[in-house]
Amino acid sequence: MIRKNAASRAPGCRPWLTAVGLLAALLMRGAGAAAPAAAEPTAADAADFLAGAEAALDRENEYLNRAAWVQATDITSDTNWLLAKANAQATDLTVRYAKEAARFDHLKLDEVSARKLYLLKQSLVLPASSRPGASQALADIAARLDTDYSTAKFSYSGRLLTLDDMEDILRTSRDPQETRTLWEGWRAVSAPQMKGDYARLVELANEGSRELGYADTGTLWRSWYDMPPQQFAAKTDSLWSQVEPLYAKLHCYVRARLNEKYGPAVQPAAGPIRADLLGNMWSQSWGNIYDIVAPRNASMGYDLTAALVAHGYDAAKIVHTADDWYQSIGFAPEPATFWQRSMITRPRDREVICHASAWDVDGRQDLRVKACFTVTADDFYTAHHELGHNMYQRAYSDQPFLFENPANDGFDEAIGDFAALNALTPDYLKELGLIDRVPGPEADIPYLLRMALDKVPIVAFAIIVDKWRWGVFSGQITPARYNDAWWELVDKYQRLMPPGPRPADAFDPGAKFHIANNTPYARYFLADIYEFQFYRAACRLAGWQGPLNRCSIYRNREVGARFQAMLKLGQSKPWPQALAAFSGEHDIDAGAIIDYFAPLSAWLERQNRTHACSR
Ligand code: X8Z
Ligand code: ZN
Repeated sequence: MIRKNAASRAPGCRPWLTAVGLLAALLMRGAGAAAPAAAEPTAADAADFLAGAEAALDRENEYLNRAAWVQATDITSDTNWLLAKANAQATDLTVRYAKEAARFDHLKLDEVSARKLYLLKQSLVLPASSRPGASQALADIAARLDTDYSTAKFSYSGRLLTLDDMEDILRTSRDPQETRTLWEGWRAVSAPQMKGDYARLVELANEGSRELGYADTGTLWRSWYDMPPQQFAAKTDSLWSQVEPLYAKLHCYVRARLNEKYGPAVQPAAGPIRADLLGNMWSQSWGNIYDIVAPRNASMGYDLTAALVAHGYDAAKIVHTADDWYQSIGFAPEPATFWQRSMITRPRDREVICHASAWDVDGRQDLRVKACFTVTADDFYTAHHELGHNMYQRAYSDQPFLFENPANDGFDEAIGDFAALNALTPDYLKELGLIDRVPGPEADIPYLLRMALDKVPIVAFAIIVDKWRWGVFSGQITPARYNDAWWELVDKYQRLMPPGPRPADAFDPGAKFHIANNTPYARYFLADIYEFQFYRAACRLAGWQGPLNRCSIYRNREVGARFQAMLKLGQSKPWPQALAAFSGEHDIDAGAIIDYFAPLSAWLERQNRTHACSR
């Protein structure tokens, strides 16, 4: 299974490309790709090898994307079978190329070839070993986990609820018995049966990773960032230590307001927050409980979900609005085929993978989005997020195949989030006609609080998802301790507790899409930091003088052109160079998110004076 699709062509969705075995064999022979190693390969051999690999992988990628699209928009035993077969063959092909690339290790090559070989060697998410049957077994398990997650239903109040139905209730329910029932219910129906499959998948992927020279699959995942894997782990820790004080303040403030609303029997004044009270199934973004924690003496001035509903928005109008935003800074509109082929609401007649993703199916601008949008502030954000992937895919589509990827997967997730930071500003919403007047400065703290509820807890959540997987892949977390280790991380970073004791068979990590779907998650941790860096840089370029949270680069084509210049680089250069191309900065810096929320941070400190903030 290769990273390419996971990270770029179909972010956050079932990855992988394919290879028809025969075709692959022919191509590889033709290009000398898997030919027996010559004694002393030359630079010319390396160039031949890369040309062959790029051509073959490009074709397989399209085949796999089409199989994956059909499966994701119509899950049946047959589409699962087709996808698993496509996946297995693509994995075999890519593993062979990745191994073969090592033949050229000792050669001094030009910069482009050297980078292509470097990227090819780490281009898989879940490698399989060359043992016969290994890739098929891995692909079968992956398809099963995906299906378990995407088709789970919970019976509640005489209705059979999908995940999106449950999320919709959790968003607005203020009845702690109901939130608990839904929170526990989702975990009971989606995940416990996954545990055995997950453990086996870990073994198989580790076997594949070791064959490629990585200690385990987590080490492979940490090697995607143009630095040694151990340095990347240290980097995430140091970025977290920059954000942690802000999270702690927000946590303390929210806990006090929940305690006030629900009383100590539901939410004690000290210790962890009850995970089901935060308006989101994974407590990863808390914006939906803004009404509970809003400042007492100042108002944001509007409610975006209510405004969208009042103005008759539907899924199509939300997606068009997002597309218009990108056009305003100089991006081409989504192609006509996007509107014909995308799936933007949940079909009622079949099972689908509802979790949103954005695709470039053929690598030649067959751009699509697959999502089950509802008319909410959450999905207004998600539409901008997904189109960001499409805009990136198109921007780098002129690069050679091995560079047709984002600078890193955190960049990929940050593009649309950067757009949404602009598109959520009151000035812009007023331009859209969604609100009648731009609220005055008294609305800044409420606005920043609303933004912080969505943008700060995700950092804590993102760090635990992949710390858990890194531990699982390294063997430090054994299957017997899967769930306990998960809750130790939740307690340590998110400082949350379950609403009641967890059953012995619980597999709570599996109740999150990206675990069931094997989509790496450190990308969202990085994105949450990059997006504020991009935003700060864009606002500087635009000459913005006011409070950062009010800056909007809507219609600013000059900033848009410079932004596109970064995206066009794809993965052709190490990510610090891409970052510098737009921002002038050469390193990821949590200073930007801290700057953005600085006024709120001071306000939270004042609010927290009246209650103890210790753990
Ligand atoms: O998975 C997503 C996107 C698709 S790449 C909808 N996100 C993460 C999540 O839902 O957990 C966006 C924010 C975090
Ligand atoms: Zn995404």
